[in-house]
Amino acid sequence: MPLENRIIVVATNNEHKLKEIRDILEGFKILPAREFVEDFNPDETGDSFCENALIKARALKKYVNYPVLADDSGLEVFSLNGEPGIYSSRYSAEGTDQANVEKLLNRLKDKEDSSARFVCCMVLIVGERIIQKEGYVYGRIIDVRKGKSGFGYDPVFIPDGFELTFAEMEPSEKNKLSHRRMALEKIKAELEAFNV
Ligand code: ITT
Repeated sequence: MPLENRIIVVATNNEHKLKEIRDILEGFKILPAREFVEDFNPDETGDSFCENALIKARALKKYVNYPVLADDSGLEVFSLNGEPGIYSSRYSAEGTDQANVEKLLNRLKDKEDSSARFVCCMVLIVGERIIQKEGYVYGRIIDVRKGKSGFGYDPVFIPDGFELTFAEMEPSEKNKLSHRRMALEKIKAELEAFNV
């Protein structure tokens, strides 16, 4: 089947994720959950990124016959015992990117070590098959925001080997090395193998 006819529906309400997934899975037709379900917002009650990704993928698969893909992702800071982790999008009371970053920078004020990683767990459901793949990118958190692109914690995250934050990079640069890219490369290999 020509690649562009391959439809995948993504279980997310996050437009930034959707755009990144579209850019990385170039050639596939990526549709958002909202085209199939009104108010798609399953409770993320899992204890891990992969449990939450599976919850989102299963919830969407009930409504969709196409392959579905779900992303659960977040930031883990080592000196904060993995915070914000699975609570990355709801770390602060407000739950906005601005307030989440503010809380993170406050929590890191007295810490010497700001090393961190982004984690992404992608779950793909094709028919009866469930494929789960993780991706990581390691780096550090800086104490002032830099850059305007991306979302979430991008303005304070510098990946190892670089001097720019994810928010200072061109989106295509971030997409070459991100946790989402790493997980999606593995998913892509499975899609090819199944000839989806
Ligand atoms: P969906 O559940 O609808 O997909 P969400 O934004 O709530 O959207 P998650 O529960 O997976 O998604 O939480 C992801 C959060 O982790 C996100 O809101 C950011 O705060 C952070 N995050 C994940 N990937 C990121 C990235 O590439 N850059 C910056 N922050 C990221």
